[in-house]
Amino acid sequence: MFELPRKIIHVDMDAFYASVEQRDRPELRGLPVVVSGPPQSRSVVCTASYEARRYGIHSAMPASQAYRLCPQAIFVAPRFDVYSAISKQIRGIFHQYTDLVEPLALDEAYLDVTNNKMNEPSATRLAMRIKEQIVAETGLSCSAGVSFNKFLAKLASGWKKPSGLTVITPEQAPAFVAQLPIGKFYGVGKATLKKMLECGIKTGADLKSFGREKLHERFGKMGDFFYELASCRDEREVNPSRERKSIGREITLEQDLTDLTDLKRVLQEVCNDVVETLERHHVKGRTVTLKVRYSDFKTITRSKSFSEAIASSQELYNVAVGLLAATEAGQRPLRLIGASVSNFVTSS
Ligand code: TTP
Ligand code: MG
Repeated sequence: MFELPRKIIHVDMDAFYASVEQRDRPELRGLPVVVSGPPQSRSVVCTASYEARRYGIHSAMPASQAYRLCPQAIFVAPRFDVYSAISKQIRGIFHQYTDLVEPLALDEAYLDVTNNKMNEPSATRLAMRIKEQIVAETGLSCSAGVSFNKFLAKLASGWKKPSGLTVITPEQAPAFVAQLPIGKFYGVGKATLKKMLECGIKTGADLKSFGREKLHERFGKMGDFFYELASCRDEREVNPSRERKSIGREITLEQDLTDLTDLKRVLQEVCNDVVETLERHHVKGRTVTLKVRYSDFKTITRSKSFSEAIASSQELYNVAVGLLAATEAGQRPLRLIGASVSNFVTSS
């Protein structure tokens, strides 16, 4: 049977935390605002207002570096409870249009509006209404992308910011995807990007002409997926139940390890990965869980919770090493080690 194209909207708030601070403190409007811990601390930037971005300040940059780039910037501590409340408010708005809402982060969601509660056939018109309603009810602006799959809808929302509305039609999609830098493709992180460039793949056009088979050879199952994306196909559904409860990573060691120095080195790598994923999903958590599996397969976990979210990979590592001391690591050989963060401060 012939299937009609879907209508997907991706909504992403503009400079979210910083805009909330400027909304609630009018004296900050028009000024470079950095949401982070104090610049003399080891904290990293959550986000920066558009005024601050002009100085080159961006998310995940050390606050000290942001200060060097723009000493007159105003540094504001994050207020996660406020962001979380606004997040609920915008989700409430989305649900007035469709129940197929998949939040990706506090400030970002996919909506499948193929069938919607307004019986509005134009996804573009719906996106305009949603944007207007968000401004009216929260005093904050967002950008929206409209297309026929998730990959393109998300790219579209980022195309023009702030307060943009970009539509990628099935006719426009091939040219759009062909010129797209490879780093913009869903699933292409730092490691994959390096591999892609080694294969001579710099754009969507290169990706497609590399061919499905060769992509499969180099990248396994992800290779098939990349080929689909390069062909403007993305069958991933908008999944409303998706709400991650924890983010973690574990490594099965190539050989059983007893030496604590070696184990700590692996643990550092694990913690770096976990924090990178947390940042990519714009979440932070208050509970750290360490998992170890001894060479006889006996597996244990040790957890610790804090009143504030883990802010950096170094902090996560320090906690994880503390938890490691509560295991028999160092005496008994380990075959697996992992760490995860849960109890998200951002999830609703
Ligand atoms: P983003 O949507 O990535 O950024 P943004 O909303 O600040 O700006 P843009 O207009 O470009 O969309 O992230 C949403 C919020 O998540 C952001 O305001 C702060 C938080 N965040 C972090 O705490 N750390 C990070 O590394 C990133 C990327 C975001
Ligand atoms: Mg945003």
